[in-house]
Amino acid sequence: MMDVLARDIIHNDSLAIIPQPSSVQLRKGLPPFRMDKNLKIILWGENSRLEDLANRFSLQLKEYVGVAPPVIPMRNYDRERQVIVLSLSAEKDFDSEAYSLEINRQQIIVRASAAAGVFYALQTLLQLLPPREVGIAPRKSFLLPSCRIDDRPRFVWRGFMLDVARYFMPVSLVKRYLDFLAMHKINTFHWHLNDDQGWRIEIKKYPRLTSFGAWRKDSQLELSGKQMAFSPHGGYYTQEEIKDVLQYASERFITVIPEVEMPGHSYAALAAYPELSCTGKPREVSTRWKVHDDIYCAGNEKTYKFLEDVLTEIVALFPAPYIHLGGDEAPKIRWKNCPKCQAKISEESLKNEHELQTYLLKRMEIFLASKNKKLIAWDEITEGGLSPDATVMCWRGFDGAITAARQGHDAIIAHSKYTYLDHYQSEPYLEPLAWAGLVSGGYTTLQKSYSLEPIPVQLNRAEEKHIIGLQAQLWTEYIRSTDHMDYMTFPRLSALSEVMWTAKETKDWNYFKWKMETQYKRLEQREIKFSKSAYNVYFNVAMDSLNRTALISLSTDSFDPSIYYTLDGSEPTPNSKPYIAPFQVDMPVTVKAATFKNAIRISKVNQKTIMTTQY
Ligand code: TNX
Repeated sequence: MMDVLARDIIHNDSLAIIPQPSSVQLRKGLPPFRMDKNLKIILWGENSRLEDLANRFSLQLKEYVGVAPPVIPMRNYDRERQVIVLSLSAEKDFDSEAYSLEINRQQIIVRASAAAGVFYALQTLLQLLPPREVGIAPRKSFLLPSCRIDDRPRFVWRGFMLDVARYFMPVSLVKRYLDFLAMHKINTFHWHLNDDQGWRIEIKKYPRLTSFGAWRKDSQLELSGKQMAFSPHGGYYTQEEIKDVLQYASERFITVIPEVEMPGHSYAALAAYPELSCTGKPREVSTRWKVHDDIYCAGNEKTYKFLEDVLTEIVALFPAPYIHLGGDEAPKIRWKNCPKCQAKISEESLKNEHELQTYLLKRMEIFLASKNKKLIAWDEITEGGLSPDATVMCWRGFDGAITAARQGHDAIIAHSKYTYLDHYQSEPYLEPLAWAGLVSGGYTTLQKSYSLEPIPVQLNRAEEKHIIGLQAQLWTEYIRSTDHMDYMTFPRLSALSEVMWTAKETKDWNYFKWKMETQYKRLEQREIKFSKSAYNVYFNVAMDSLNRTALISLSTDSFDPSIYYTLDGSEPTPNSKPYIAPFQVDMPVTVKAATFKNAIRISKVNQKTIMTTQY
């Protein structure tokens, strides 16, 4: 029933906008706006950011209408037709990211209180243009429906984390992803810049971090036996390149948060400067995907000096109010056996090694505060007592967020079961090798990601305000090519963007699946090699062992799929049985099923053997 209802709404009055806006009113019966080469962009309000963004938008429109529409200040505007008016007005009752977008026969009017809002309105407007078909000449003239959209985000922190430590991603690739974030109205790019397997940012005071720490001899691609490949790997960003990325991000209203991991995940730094470890032993940058026992020595003042020097350069580069200090997965075994660490524990009257970690992070937090920056760390920091103003990024579930919020700390949901893009997105045997972590089981389908409700039910109204948003994570132990990155990130990032932006009451899984059909075309237009796993078929089996029969229902994470199946072990084709409703089979049986579009198979073939239970 749900499906039928959703379908009616969809076909009658919807636009496929992702993430879904707060309110969309189509004005049926009113004439549309024609967008073609006569278009002009009018600026209402003097603001250099507005002008910059209008100029960039004009270039984007050129790809659609053939010429870049002129950008004209309001004073020179002579009541022309076919204009987009970008209007900034401070007195509007708008948050800085909110906007309204009105389309009538003569004008498109964008209203916002800040340039960010205008930027998001334009992202929405781009989605009202039909996706250009790859390989087909542009249409150059479009009709946009008369409508009114009012929109504002649910969360202020809408993040994407990229791990460039396990595999290095060049600047061009990072920029490509910043474009994808902008398209999804994601405003925070968390850059995981160092880990055991590589240090990726130039620090002038410590050149060995990148001359030595950015390179490893091998890369362990594989643990579980699917494939095995080893190769040398490395790379890093100069500070000039970092500035270039920051500029690019800022033009897209994206804040870049650098992460400097400590005290764990620091093997590459210890390879460059072995004297910072407890044992002082020389070592090479790690080639293994595991949590390493060797971490910074917290009993050695040299470590604190080093970390402060590094942070000094980081703080000078990144304008964001936050710096992420990691703090996750730091085994305490070395500290237990280290005379310096033990001496520090007694000197500072600490209870144990957990408190030593809190001590280290607190010292760094005070240091950051002296530079006007706030600390973020992974949820392990809740274990040894939270440092005063820390923001907690919660990856191991909701518990860290609940603890943090109850103590008045801000929290960001990065729950691995919903937001980890390195997990399998359908049956593992149909997928390329992915992370199958112990915490999460490593299985996160499109629907699972979409189903995330970031505010834990345990929190009251006041506590809830501390959940400032959520974030998608792309860890890259098993992801080293651009195509594979795209495959893991999309479409799940589209689903998560809607969790980040759209009000809880407005989210709708069936409607989202319908919109994804258009979104896939947009992704194609941007040459994103997204995964089609949402078309793979899932089996739901209800066995009747007594009668040796089973009732089988088939489903996918896509809208209205054409599923065909076989019961004789053969590959399904468009001539096989179409799936219409749950069906009964005699056991034992092997069902093979796949999704088709225009008689072409668009999913993998999934299969399930259903056996009689033996008494
Ligand atoms: C846990 S999440 C990690 C990362 C791994 C990831 C793999 C977190 C703070 N630490 O080091 O890459 O799992 O999914």
